[in-house]
Amino acid sequence: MSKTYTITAALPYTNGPIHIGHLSGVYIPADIYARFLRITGNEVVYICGSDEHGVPITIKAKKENKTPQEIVDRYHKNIEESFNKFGISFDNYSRTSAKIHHKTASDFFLKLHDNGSFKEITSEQYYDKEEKQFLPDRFLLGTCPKCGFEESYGDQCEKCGTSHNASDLIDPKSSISGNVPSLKSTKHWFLKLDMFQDFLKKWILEENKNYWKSNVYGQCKSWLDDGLKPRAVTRDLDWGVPVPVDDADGKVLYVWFDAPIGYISSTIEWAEKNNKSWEKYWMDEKTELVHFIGKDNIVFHCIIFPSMLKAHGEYILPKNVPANEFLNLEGSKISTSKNWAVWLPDYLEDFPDKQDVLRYVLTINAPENKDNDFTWKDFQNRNNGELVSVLGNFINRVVVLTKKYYESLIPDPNTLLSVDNDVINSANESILKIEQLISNFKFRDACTEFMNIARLGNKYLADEEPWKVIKDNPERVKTIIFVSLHLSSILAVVAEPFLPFTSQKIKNILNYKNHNIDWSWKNLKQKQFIVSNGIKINEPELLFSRIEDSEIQYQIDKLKDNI
Ligand code: B3M
Ligand code: ZN
Repeated sequence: MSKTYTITAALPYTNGPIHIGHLSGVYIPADIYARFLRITGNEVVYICGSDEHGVPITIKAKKENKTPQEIVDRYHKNIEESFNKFGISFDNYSRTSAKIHHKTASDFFLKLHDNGSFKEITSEQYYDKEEKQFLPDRFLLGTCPKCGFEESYGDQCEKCGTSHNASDLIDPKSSISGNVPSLKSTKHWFLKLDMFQDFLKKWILEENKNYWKSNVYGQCKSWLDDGLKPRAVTRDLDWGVPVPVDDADGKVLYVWFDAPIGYISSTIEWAEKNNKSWEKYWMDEKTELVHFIGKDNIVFHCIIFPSMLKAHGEYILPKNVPANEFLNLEGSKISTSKNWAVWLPDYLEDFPDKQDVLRYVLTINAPENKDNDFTWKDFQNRNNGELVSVLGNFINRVVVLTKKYYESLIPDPNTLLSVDNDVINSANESILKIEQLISNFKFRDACTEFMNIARLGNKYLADEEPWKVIKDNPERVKTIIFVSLHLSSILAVVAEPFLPFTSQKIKNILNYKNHNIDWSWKNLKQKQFIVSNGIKINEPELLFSRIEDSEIQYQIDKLKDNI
């Protein structure tokens, strides 16, 4: 039964390009899920956009002696282009410096301001006398009060994920001048987060206990056990969404207040472009909202944003927040500042037609439940040993044999033997397993199950040996090739969420538009053959090419040169 889904992927900060950590943690799993829901007949809006406010942007601008707008313009374009080339299928990719977002975020703030969800507190905040500015968020460094990490930011600790007020930081220092900050009085608006303690405990720790991933549930429980405190949602900064009330000159919305509202403003922008009603995707209880994020964003998406939505009163809450852990690179933490990363634009330049190779490797090795490691050697081995030798090899053998024996015309299947029915039933079971696994955000296992269909095909050909049987029993070979083409058509359809470029190539080789039945997941699930005998398929074309040691060594040397 068709449902409506709003899928959001964390808005990337526009202070640098996308790298493989972002892709494996957020954008590939979200894309697999959105693509799968689309081809299984659901109504999906897959939303993202650039996160253009916040201290990370202003720090980058200061470093490069540019304005924040110049920085975000550069990276918004860079990020959007690289997502498009990589096949991330957003329905809309917006940006939080857009007018639609400033209006949406301002209206949201005013609604909470007017219904008493904030309290105004004048307090002493950290101030850098030399720089003549307050030190919110990443402008402040110190020791995390929760885990002891010594490079925690003023608002969040990247190591343990917790989010805190600047006043909680131990031994704070200005990240601009390195000075020990002084204190200066200033007023801010605090979300009464403590008001939502009981609601969140019930909603997360009881109702979602068995549905949310254990890593997400664990972080939320730890936060709720500590007890929620009011959180400042405004900042003394000049870059961001101005606070839309009197007596707020020089103050903007805290980036983590405005950024999640960016999902809503991006949906509104999409709805206006497509003549749709955005409210259906954010205010209808029948719609399922799913946030894809990395583990450092759990508290904002499971505690703070849901409290904001609850305080507003008209929005639905996320059905699930399947956060991934972190991906490391060659055994070390990916670091933008240390340039220790595989940047997506660089990858697309070095491997212009290998988007699906990286999609595959980052899916099969995704840090779904624990941090994982990306190595170039593993990338090469997975490409050569699995994509070339298993998937590409199977499709190529079937297409070459169809051309050799039947001039590329799909043969009649004749009578199916038990061995044929076993293979067909096994492939059908894999389709059901893949559906179940994706629905439960287990994309690694789902991708493995997809590849098992190709392994099944290779074993079927090796066991049935049509090249030997053709002489004495040509009718039998017609059945073997027909069944092999059937498996190939399943691979074509089921590949789409994982390997969209490869899916299209296989469909084109098999001339999918000219068969007698729609190549849909639904028809496959009803155990129908979607290949039709008598249809002429196209010429064989290699799906993947080997990656040589020299290409990998070049990447490893490039990494080492970066640091
Ligand atoms: N810009 C990404 C990060 O924390 C942050 C996500 C916002 S999602 C609303 O790396
Ligand atoms: Zn910490």
